[in-house]
Amino acid sequence: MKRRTFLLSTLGAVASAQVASKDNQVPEWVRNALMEDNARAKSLPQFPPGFLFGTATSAFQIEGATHEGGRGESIWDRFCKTPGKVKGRENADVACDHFHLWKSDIALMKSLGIQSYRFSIAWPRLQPPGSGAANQTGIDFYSRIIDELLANGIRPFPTLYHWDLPQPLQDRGGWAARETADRFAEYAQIATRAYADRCPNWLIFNEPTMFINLGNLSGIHAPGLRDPAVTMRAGHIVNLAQGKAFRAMKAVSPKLRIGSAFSMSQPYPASTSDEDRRAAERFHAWENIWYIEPALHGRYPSAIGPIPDKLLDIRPGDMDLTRAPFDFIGINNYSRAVIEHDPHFPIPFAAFRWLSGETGPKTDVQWEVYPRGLYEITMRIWRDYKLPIEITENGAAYNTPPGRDGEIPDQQRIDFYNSYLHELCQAVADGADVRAYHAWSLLDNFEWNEGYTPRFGLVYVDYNTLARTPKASAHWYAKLIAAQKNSL
Ligand code: GCO
Repeated sequence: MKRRTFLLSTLGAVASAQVASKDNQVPEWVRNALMEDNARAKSLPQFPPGFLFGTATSAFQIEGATHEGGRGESIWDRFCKTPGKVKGRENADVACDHFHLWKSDIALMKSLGIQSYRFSIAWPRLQPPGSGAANQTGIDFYSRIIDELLANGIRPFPTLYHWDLPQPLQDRGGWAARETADRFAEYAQIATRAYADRCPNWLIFNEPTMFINLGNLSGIHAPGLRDPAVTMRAGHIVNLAQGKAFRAMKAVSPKLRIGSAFSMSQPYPASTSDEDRRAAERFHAWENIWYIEPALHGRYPSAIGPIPDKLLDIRPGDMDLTRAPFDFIGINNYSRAVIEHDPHFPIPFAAFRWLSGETGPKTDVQWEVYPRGLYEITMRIWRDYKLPIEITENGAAYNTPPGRDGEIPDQQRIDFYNSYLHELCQAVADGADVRAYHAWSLLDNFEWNEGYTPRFGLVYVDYNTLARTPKASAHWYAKLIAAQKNSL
């Protein structure tokens, strides 16, 4: 299967041309593989009845209105103001102005036939300083969004934390302070009390691996630290927070279905050596399941081997507190990871280097297009945990500009979605219990330290006028949804 993927993505157009012109020089198996790929490109994948097609966004990336509605400061507001952190010194004060345009954004989703909307709740809107009383204006904002989604037949799918920690909590140590886990559980309870009656499905965290590692190890995200010791401790506190929030939410309503959205990339050893193979397993442990094993099994992943408690500051009883028996697992997937052994990795027990794969074409942010990786990671998570799966994010950055007719012909994004969705469909056919798929993202938006440069949206946003224009990929996605024979 690997060989096939290599063929399709590497030879691509060049080989297609060869097939057409110098037929006799192309081996039979190349021709067959390309023909199969062409057939796939034309056909739309068919998912089972009840499968939901959605889109995903996050509060900080689209809302704007950072000073309205009693919202408090978040670590990302502070980070944007710090020179040298975000490309072009851009910030999210306006972003897509979804704070004011939410109603028309929901109408837009409705017009595309979207069935599930994954959005995040900004902690600094609900509880501006990160502790104490709830802010009613913030509660009302998301309440209206939830009502409007339901009125339009779209499933509301909230995420509690998509990286916008209240700055006052960062001032007291952020995720490296154990107190933050308790504050987070309180906030989780405020949110579920407000919306559990209308939202049965919840995500606790978005990509804990990313916000901990990018924020504390490489420092390219807020709060911008480069400290391996803090990274290891903060990761453990996020695991505690996840367990505490899970219980606080179930105490509000035991019927809630709760998971988290994890960034996941299927690892491929860079060589056939045992060293690289073991490094790939350590990658899986540290990047993909570091926040799953403590939740489901009360332990850190075994591929890492024994870790001295003091490195993570694990205290007696902690590994019971991290338990969060998820109702499902959320997978965010974009690419794969080619992994080699590297003893110099700043987290000593992880010891790997993440190389970019060179097989598939690259998106505009240089991520390799590798649809087979979605199949493989989905099958592995299904095999290892046997829990329902939601694909909580998948998508690509392509900055196709509007044409003269105002249309945005982002064929590459269509090809991306089509190929990944075919692989997902195969995973479902092979037994994985996948319930939904969310395209990242509904709108072009604020891409963290990259500012507004990369465009991930199905819908183009003109940042001067804030006008929204569905791209060709949005029309394609609408067609795909409509073509599901058994859609709800
Ligand atoms: C993440 C986040 C999103 C990103 C998206 C594209 O994965 O980083 O969940 O906020 O915008 O993934 O990078």
